[in-house]
Amino acid sequence: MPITETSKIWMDGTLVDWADATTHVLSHGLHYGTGAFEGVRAYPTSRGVAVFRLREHMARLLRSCKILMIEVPFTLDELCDAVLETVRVNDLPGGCYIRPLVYLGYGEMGVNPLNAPVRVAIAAWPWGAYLGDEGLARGVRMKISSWQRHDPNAMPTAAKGTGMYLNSGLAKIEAIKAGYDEAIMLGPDGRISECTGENLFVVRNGVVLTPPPSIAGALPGITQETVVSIASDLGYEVRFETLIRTDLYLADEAFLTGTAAEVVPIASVDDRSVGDGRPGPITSRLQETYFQAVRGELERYQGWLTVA
Ligand code: PPE
Repeated sequence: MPITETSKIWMDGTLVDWADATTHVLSHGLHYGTGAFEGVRAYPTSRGVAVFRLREHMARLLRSCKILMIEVPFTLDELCDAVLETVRVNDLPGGCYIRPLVYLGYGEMGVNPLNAPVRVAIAAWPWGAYLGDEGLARGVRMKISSWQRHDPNAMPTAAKGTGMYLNSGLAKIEAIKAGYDEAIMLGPDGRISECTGENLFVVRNGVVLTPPPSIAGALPGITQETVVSIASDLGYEVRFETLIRTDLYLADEAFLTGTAAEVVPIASVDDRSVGDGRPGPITSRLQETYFQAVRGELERYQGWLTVA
């Protein structure tokens, strides 16, 4: 998806012009995928533009770095303030997508990452529906990938590590070339893990099910956790449950969750329509409630928003 340029990017503690946010080609992260990132969204609310679940995202960034043994030279509070500053300075009244990135910079070559400098950047730009407006409204066509999701002992799936996205990219290429919108990846045990950039839910007999991220080798999604809370609050039974591919073929409803993607109905999996192929009632209700929550329209979830 193309980037819309904004004015400033936060780099290592200062705001620089968008065009000046560059790095050397011998940066460690470019060669070895040594880095971690976040995807956060800010939405317009009646109190002004507000960042959704800011602290949870920045805490996950620090957890990713802990796993990868990258020492971040900023505290959680400093990182949260930096995100807010980036959102404010770019003046994006319609909301934006925010990309905090920690990466190993220039100064060392060779696989050993321990002595490479740690760099931190935060950018923000307006980003529309990740899987398209039509996908959001009518549902997306999914294909189970021939690429497996990482074995957690090969790549730490609890970390949002930059290099790990080669796996997502391969699955995405395969799905798109085959005419689908997005891929579903199975873990090394053959169970459903997650998608290239989203977690996955199914609805069966009125019960909302999603794979437990640690067991499924999936990223513990903040949107997944948000939707689990919303679904419970709406009175649905929600369970973290291991799923296999036929659970998707036979689901009454299914949907994806992610910060970029938001809540997206699944129309079909491997050409088998999910339910009647249209967004189901529970999916639609969760999607609608999610959008109300992120836009600050529900009193109950105001605590998830930080006004920039
Ligand atoms: N799994 C993966 C592999 C993943 O990348 C994401 C987020 C999720 C699950 C959902 O996590 P959460 O955003 O906390 O609900 N993917 C981010 C990056 C997408 C991209 O193309 O870049 C995102 O949604 O921001």
